[in-house]
Amino acid sequence: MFFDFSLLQPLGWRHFFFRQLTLEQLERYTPARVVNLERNAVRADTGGGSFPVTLCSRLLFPDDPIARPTVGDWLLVEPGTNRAVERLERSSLIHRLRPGESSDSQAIAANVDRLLVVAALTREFNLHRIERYLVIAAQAGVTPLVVLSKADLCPDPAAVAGEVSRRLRGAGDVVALDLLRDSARDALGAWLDAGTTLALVGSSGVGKSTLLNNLAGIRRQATGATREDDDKGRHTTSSRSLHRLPGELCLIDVPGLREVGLPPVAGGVARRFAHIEALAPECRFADCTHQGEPGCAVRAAVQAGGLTADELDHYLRLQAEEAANTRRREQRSRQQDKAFGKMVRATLRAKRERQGR
Ligand SMILES: Nc1nc2c(ncn2[C@@H]2O[C@H](COP(=O)(O)OP(=O)(O)O)[C@@H](O)[C@H]2O)c(=O)[nH]1
Ligand SMILES: [Mg+2]
Ligand SMILES: [Zn+2]
Repeated sequence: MFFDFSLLQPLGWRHFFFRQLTLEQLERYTPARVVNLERNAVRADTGGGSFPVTLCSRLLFPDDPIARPTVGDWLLVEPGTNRAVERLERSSLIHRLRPGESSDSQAIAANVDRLLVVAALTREFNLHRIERYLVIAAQAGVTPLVVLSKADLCPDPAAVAGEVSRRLRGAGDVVALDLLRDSARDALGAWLDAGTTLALVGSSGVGKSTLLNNLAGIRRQATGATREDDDKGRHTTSSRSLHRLPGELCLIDVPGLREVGLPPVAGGVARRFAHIEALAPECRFADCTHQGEPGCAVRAAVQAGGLTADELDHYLRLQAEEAANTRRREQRSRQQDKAFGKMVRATLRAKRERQGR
């Protein structure tokens, strides 16, 4: 019996996933999208609401932790047992450096079409933090949309939006909004096709849950007393989860990330700052670091006003960070390979000795 795939379309199902299925899988399993993570299980949805799904040990303990199912992933689930046997290849993966003394990547959300980067127009506003998210989006190959919230608290939101827009260089869009009054759907409409999956990131308190509720059509009173029960029926964030919104939108809400370390893979910085990297071949020295060498085309662009000193400076810092994280991860995996080889040799030796050879 074949499953009715039209049920999955509002959940973001598309040809990219369908074409990964074999005929046998089509007959035996049901695709389900992960909407929530639990300790040794997940909650997933096949279009009719979420239910608990257990993961087979191969999915639970993959060689690379980044392969473990995360929010937004598509799984193949055995009806009856609700056991997931397979994770489908991802169309995109938003990830960052795992916080702490780590050289690993940490998955944030899978199969994301657009990254909504939320930043509040308050004193904490920080262009460099937004730019970090832009690198993470570029790394994942996902278009960023910057939402500048609390526009009502800023004397000139358009000026800040213009500054962010110049930094984006057409690689995404930016809007400034009072999330308590403006309609986010009107402002972001062009980006919200049916079947789109958005992931919502930003520091704690910037208005992510307010944006989610705004998009869901649940608007809180802009004025008036706040009572405890005002929060009833609202979406609030305790853990990462995928919400289904009207208009066949999926939105993955990510609770405030304190650290936004660049993942230990090359590519994000080069892609985000392609306009700077494109100048480098014009520098006099092939290994120019753009830090004061004569004949530097990148410095020349700063002089000519095509690039700000701040953008160049931040690019150089992010490039160094990405390179350091990548190097550290490579070193770590070489050490692990060595340790594994040693263990295998010791096991073989012990076996030979037992067999008296
Ligand atoms: N004035 C104003 N307050 C906002 C706006 N957006 C969110 N807030 C308030 O900021 C606080 C934090 O919002 P919340 O959505 O919980 O932030 P989150 O931690 O990113 O999910 C709440 O009290 C919101 O009512 C806005 O555009 N203008
Ligand atoms: Mg929240
Ligand atoms: Zn140079």
